[in-house]
Amino acid sequence: MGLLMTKLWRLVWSNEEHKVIIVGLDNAGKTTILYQFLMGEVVHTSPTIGSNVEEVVWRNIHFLMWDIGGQETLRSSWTTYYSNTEFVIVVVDSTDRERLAVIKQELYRMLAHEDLTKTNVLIFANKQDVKGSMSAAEISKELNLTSLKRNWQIQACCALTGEGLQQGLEWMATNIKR
Ligand SMILES: Nc1nc2c(ncn2[C@@H]2O[C@H](COP(=O)(O)OP(=O)(O)OP(=O)(O)O)[C@@H](O)[C@H]2O)c(=O)[nH]1
Ligand SMILES: [Mg+2]
Repeated sequence: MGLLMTKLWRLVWSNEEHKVIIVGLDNAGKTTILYQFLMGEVVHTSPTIGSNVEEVVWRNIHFLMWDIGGQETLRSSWTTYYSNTEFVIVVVDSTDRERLAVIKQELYRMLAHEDLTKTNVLIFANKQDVKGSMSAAEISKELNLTSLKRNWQIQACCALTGEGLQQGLEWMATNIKR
């Protein structure tokens, strides 16, 4: 009983922060997603130089989310954010067929890094509101996600309406380190 109460207490009141990094190519919708998580609304964004960091609380779980700029010149600095990361959120612009090979390359390069060998990976197939955008299944196949030897999930979403974002948070909440 005592142990159960301790566990419940930890679950309800834990202030422990779970580090999340949000990566992806420029214009994918990372910053838009971060502020949808935080405020439930669409903010005006401009390309991120460096990063934004916010604490997002979901079901009493504190996620410290780092949204990192995705422009090509900034990608080499992603590694400086990797240590102690529990979740990697990869945001894919589902309308950007031409650069899917680029994001695939970045994804596998990133996951091979020694600081990210055990992280959970959530892929958002963003911009589903745009007609003709790739489906989550299509992206999953192109990125060969089934070959990933770790805990992963792909979720279709639209950062403008917020559709699909909660399902992503829900998956993270059920996969946090206890
Ligand atoms: N149609 C549509 N547009 C979106 C969606 N999500 C984001 N956008 C738009 O895409 C553009 C880029 O969004 P950002 O959130 O700034 O992209 P980012 O990934 O942070 O880009 P960088 O900071 O350069 O790496 C903005 O004009 C957003 O309004 C979406 O789900 N649907
Ligand atoms: Mg940004």
